[in-house]
Amino acid sequence: MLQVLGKRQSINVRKVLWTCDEIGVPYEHEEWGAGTRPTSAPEFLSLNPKALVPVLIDGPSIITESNTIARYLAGKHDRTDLLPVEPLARAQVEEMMDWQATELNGSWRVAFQAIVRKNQIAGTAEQVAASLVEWARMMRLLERRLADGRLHVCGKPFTLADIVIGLSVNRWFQTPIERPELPSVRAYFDRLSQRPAAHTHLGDGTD
Ligand SMILES: N[C@@H](CCC(=O)N[C@@H](CS)C(=O)NCC(=O)O)C(=O)O
Repeated sequence: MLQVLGKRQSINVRKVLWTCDEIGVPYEHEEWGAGTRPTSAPEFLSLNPKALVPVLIDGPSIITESNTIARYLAGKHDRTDLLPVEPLARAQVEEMMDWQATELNGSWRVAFQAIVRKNQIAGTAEQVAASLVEWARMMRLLERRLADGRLHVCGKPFTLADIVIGLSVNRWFQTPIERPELPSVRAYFDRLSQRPAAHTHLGDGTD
């Protein structure tokens, strides 16, 4: 049985749990990470010296990095709907996954730390304000992409890109900030929320 290590509060852990649920693969889940069991424990560090969640244990193999784990699971279970094999279609899914992990994630970091985690040293007031501006700019880019009426970020089919972007959109709506109206993003999020596998992974998250 697969083992997923990492707290449910974490957006990166949720990527893995949601992917497992979309695929329908059973797994055992253990809470690890700040607020639960510390990733500084030697037992955890022996699995992931980076001291970060999620970690996937598949028999003798250990895999880290949430997006990599999601791709591994789709590949292993032959879910070419979630991760196409045709190079261009695959690149389009990976492009959005990479964008989420870099630009989009990077934009909210300071604001999220300050507003949700109430971390006093997350940044100055100016840095928090700049983070909010950048986050909104990223979300407007997503709005523009979805405004052509596509059902999902890479077109009609639901893919791994929708899991990682969907969780980011969830964060956007869950964070108590002033948000510009983004009707296509809202409709997209409502659509994703109706997926049976999405239910338990959307909602409040503090990490
Ligand atoms: N690039 C990594 C980032 C993982 C990461 O930053 N995980 C955070 C939680 S979202 C973590 O483990 N923080 C330390 C902790 O919670 O103890 C991935 O995508 O898996």
